Amino acid sequence: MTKPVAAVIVLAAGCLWAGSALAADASAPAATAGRAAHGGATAAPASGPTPAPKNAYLYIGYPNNNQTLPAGKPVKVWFGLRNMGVAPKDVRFPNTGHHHLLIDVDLPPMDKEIPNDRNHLHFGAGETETTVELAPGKHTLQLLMGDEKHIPTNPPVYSKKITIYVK
Ligand SMILES: [Cu+2]
Repeated sequence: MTKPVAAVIVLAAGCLWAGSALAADASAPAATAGRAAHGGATAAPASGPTPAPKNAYLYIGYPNNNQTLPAGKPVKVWFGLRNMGVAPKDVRFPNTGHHHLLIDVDLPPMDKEIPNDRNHLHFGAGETETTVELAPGKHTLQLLMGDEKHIPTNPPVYSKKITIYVK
C-alpha cells in the first residue's frame, strides 16, 4: 500500500481549490468507506470504488436553468463544487476528482468509466469552467465528478440537470 504519496500530493496541491475545506473534511470519507463495505445484505446503488465526501455538492454556476442564450456564440459554463476538490486525471488524492460535462444526455452508469465523446466532456486537467458551442435549440447540461480513472465516486457526485435554450 505504500505509494510515492509525497510526489502525488505536490502535483495535486496546485490544482486543488478549497484546500482548507478539504483538510477539515479529511476524516469524513473514512467513515463513509467503512459503512459502504462490500458484501452487505442490501444492494447498494451502483457506484465507483473511490469514496467521495457525503456532503460534496456539485452545481452549474452558469448558465442558469431555463436561460436563453444567443446562437453563434460559445456558451460559457462554470462548474461549482463544494466540500470536494479538483485534481487532474491520473492523480489519486483523497476527496478529489475531475469534472465531466454531460450535454444532452442522461447520467451514464455510475460504476463504469464515463464515456468520452461529444456528449460527455472530460476536464482532466482540473478545469473548473469551459465554453461549448451549441446548435440553436433546447439543450441540457449536467456535471458529474469522476475519479482519476474517470469512474463516478461513491456516493456519485453530480449536479442538477439544467435546460438552456440557444436561439
Ligand atoms: Cu474523466
